[in-house]
Amino acid sequence: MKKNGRKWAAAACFLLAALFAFALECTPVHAAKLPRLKVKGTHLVNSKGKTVQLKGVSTHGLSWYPEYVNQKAFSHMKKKWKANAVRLALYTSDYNGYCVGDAANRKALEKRIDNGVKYATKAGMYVIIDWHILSDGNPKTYEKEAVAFFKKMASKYKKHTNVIYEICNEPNGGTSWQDIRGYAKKAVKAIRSKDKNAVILIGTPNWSQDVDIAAENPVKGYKNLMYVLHFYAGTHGEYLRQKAQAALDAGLPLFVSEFGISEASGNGALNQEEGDRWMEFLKANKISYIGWNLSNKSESSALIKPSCSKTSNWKSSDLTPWGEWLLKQLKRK
Ligand code: IDC
Repeated sequence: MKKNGRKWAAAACFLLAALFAFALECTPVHAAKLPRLKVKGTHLVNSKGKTVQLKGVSTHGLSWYPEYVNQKAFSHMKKKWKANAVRLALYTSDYNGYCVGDAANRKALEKRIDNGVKYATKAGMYVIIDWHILSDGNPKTYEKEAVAFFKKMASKYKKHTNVIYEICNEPNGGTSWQDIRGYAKKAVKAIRSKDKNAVILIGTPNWSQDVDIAAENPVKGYKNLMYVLHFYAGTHGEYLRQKAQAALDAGLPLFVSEFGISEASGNGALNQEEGDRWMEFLKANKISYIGWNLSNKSESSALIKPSCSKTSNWKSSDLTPWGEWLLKQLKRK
């Protein structure tokens, strides 16, 4: 009897251990710790209703500079640069984009996104999955692909409260708000079919500048939607802030998911004074912002000097003048 009892106890222990191992296996490897953000008025708030301004860095295209998507880099940006968000730029058509390559390319890019989400989560950062349309100026060009992609992502990351979706970087080439809005309704629906709450960023006409036009007829029926404003201070100044102000006045939530202080080409001289004026505007309106781009490409919008091949643990001497300027902004209270 005693012997049998011991056997049962051993079996029960084994069963418990197996159950425990199974539970561990089923727990998402990188369960998010950050609170889900919400849109309130024209900006973001945390679960207690306190205003949150995300500030961070965008990768260059995930196909071009994948080496910067690594844990040390993301943790460095969080700890040393005080960035609380990172944007993963998934080009759709340019340079081995998601929609132009083969299945192996898509798989490799999805793996990079997955790593990026994992690294950002571990570092304690919000992470934006950016459908980076560019030469494919109209998001309808790859609408089918976008709907499938966002369904897949939202299903994968619905428990990751730090994931934000950006559904079309910069519509251009005369793409109307009507077209973008039609596309947005489908992409948003795809995300919402899996995730009811994640913040979603919607691109606007004319390289995500005409937020005033979007404000006239925003997407209805969903919460936690924001509209994208992009600027490059070497090219865009007061007239674009006036458009942004008009959108804010109409109650449109804005998010600057990409900006620089070079020219819009991503190159040319930096305009720090105009950059300062933009920063004041963003601060006054609690608008989140993300600087372009985490690479050492030889262009003035790259954050790392071309001579520096390090992919993490940068010193300030490794940064370009734009990199140093952005760091100053990120560290500001
Ligand atoms: C630029 C990159 C550059 C690349 C080019 C084409 O900096 O290295 O050759 O794209 O892919 C944007 C775009 C962003 C641009 C950036 C600078 O969203 O992809 O990056 N920019 O031109 N909009 C305004 C400026």
